[in-house]
Amino acid sequence: MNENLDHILSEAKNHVSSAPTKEELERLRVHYVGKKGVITSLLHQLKDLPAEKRKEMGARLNDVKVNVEKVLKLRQSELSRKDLEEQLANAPALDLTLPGQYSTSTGSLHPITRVMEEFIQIMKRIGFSVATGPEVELDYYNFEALNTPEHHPARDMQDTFYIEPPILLRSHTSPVQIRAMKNKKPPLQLIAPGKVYRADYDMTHVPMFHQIEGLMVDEHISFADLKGVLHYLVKGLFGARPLRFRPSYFPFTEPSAEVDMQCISCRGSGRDCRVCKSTGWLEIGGCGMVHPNVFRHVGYDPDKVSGFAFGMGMERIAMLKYGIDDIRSFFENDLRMLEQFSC
Ligand code: FA5
Repeated sequence: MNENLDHILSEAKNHVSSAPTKEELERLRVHYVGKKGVITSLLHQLKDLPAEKRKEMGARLNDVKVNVEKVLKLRQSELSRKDLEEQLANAPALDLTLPGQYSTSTGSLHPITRVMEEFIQIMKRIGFSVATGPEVELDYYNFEALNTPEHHPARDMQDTFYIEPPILLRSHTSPVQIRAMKNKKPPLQLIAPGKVYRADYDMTHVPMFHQIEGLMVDEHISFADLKGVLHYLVKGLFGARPLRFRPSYFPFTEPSAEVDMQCISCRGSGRDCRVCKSTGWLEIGGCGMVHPNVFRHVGYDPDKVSGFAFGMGMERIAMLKYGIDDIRSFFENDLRMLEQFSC
């Protein structure tokens, strides 16, 4: 039987390695290792051999089978390569510069992403670096450390979604101020872009929107620095425009102000202006000088350092920039609207 096996193996090797086509190769596979193939039949016959012979023959037969399968595989890949070479040699030359049959639509940045990128680039030019913080935040960072203790009425203006108190979805990017200041000693000059959440929904308010926070802390930082930075920012975003600082209230800044920009549509005249509702001004964000209690929370000495902070809604900036009057259109994924901003 051993000699017989040697013969089967060398014959299989010969035939397989010279099989001219895939069909012939398949015929040979069936002949040797198919269900009723020569080697398979011998394997079936093993059971009739005496036990001591069975072990030795079993091992030998398996060896032969593995070898035959190996040559089959090798020849299979040789024939495939040959087929491919033939196909390539006979195929007409491809002109890759011809226009395609089907056009694919090109993606583009979402208008909010574009505005944020533009904002970030402008601020980087004057030395602000980018900081980030978690969207799932602790009450401590979102309110408490920002001088807004529990039961403070200002919490109502930023009603948000609670995962499980004290864990919530941050209602503004201001908590990044706390995280950054706890991490690093002054001086500090950063912006913090990101998503924020509030229980709001109408033409100018959505439950998820984007803000960019600005923070600058050092010795002798004044409101004049804040004004200078905001003028530079607005000039970069909209072109030079008059700004107005309207006294306001935020628990984490003192004094606080709302920043208004002269209306880009009526240029401040207010005459029959739908964009600014005839006021001549457009609100673009909140700002102020960092409250001494905030500095105390992060371990800064309010007698030694001062700083300013501001926060702006990106949807609001994009609405003004692109003349969009319903904030919800940013999130409806209507390509007819979004494609207008592709470039
Ligand atoms: C704040 O969120 C303060 N953290 C800003 C700040 C930072 C003040 C640092 C002082 C110092 P306010 O709640 O006003 O402030 O929100 C800022 C901007 O976010 C608004 O001007 C508005 O453009 C935008 N905004 C607020 N709520 C929504 C909403 N639901 N949908 C879309 N934009 C919103």
